[in-house]
Amino acid sequence: MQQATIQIVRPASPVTELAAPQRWEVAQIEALFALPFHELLYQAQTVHRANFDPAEVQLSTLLSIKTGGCAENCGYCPQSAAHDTGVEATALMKVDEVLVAARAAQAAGATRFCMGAAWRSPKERDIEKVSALISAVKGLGLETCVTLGMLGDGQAEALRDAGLDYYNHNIDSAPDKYADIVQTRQFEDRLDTLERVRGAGVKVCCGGIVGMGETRTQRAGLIAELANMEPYPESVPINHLVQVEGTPMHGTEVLDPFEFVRTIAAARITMPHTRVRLSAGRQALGEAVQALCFMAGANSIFYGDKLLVTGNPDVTADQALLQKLGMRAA
Ligand code: SAM
Ligand code: DTB
Ligand code: SF4
Repeated sequence: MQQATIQIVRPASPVTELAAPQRWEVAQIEALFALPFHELLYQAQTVHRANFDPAEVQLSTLLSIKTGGCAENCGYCPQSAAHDTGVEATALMKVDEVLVAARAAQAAGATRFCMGAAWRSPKERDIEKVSALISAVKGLGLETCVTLGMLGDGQAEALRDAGLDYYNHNIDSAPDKYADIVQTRQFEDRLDTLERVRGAGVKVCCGGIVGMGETRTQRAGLIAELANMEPYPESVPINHLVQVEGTPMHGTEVLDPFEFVRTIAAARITMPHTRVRLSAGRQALGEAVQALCFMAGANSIFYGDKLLVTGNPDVTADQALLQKLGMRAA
């Protein structure tokens, strides 16, 4: 009887830093997305392991220091005054209130504290008040991050002098998708603020959202835009759209979870040294998909029971997940 022969197919060599192009074409990133799933994960893990301990995950806790009533009309955001989502607008939080939350985050194991404000752009007096918050949080020994919208002259420098480590400002989508998701500002406005942050010597946290009805080419376009920044961001949050009733994006077809994992893998391969953060939308992903995201190179999460206004896995659930996976806080 004739024996079936097993053909051994060797995987294509993983993308190493030397082999990686200087500039990523969207088509090259689409080619990564098109790889067989396990091949893509193998390449992403190889890059990840060459640059990080794969058991480590960095923990950032978010606090909304000024919620709702925002003048921008971002189609995904529950905090825009243009959408009827039931989110109440609040005043900027005081130092004492913020310190209570920051101490709790630190006690739970977070190493970075990220403060978000629903502003189009901060006024000078807002910068003064947020600077006091940054100095107070920095004084606890936590890394600091803020996300306050578009910055003007001297504002990034003022935040830096207060002790700011990271500024979060996402490009959110591929350039050719941007006008569909927000009409009150331009993609170039985002790039302008990112240049100001970089110019002031503050580390850049910049990523985007997937699951907004974009094409795969546009997901590749988002990653290309991030990877081609010189230098690319130190921190790259990949958000899975949290669909909030009352926002124009509520009801969008939900992205296939494997496509989300592929996006994480593409970010890891194209930005080998960055912290890729598994960001909004973790609650809906479930443990198995999150584990795949860690395998694909995610090595940071938002850690805490709440994002800005929507939910996030409980701290106890995250601690249990990390333990089950044999992972630990970086
Ligand atoms: N107002 C500032 C700005 O837009 O840069 C800072 C706060 S804003 C809420 C920060 C980021 O949160 C957005 O750029 C977007 O990536 C993310 N975000 C907002 N709503 C989201 C949602 N429903 N699902 C996923 N990510 C969301
Ligand atoms: C980021 O990329 N994601 C965070 C943080 N940066 C500021 C915000 C997620 C917001 C999710 C919806 C909400 O709770 O408002
Ligand atoms: Fe405002 Fe930021 Fe929400 Fe856009 S994403 S509506 S700028 S808070």
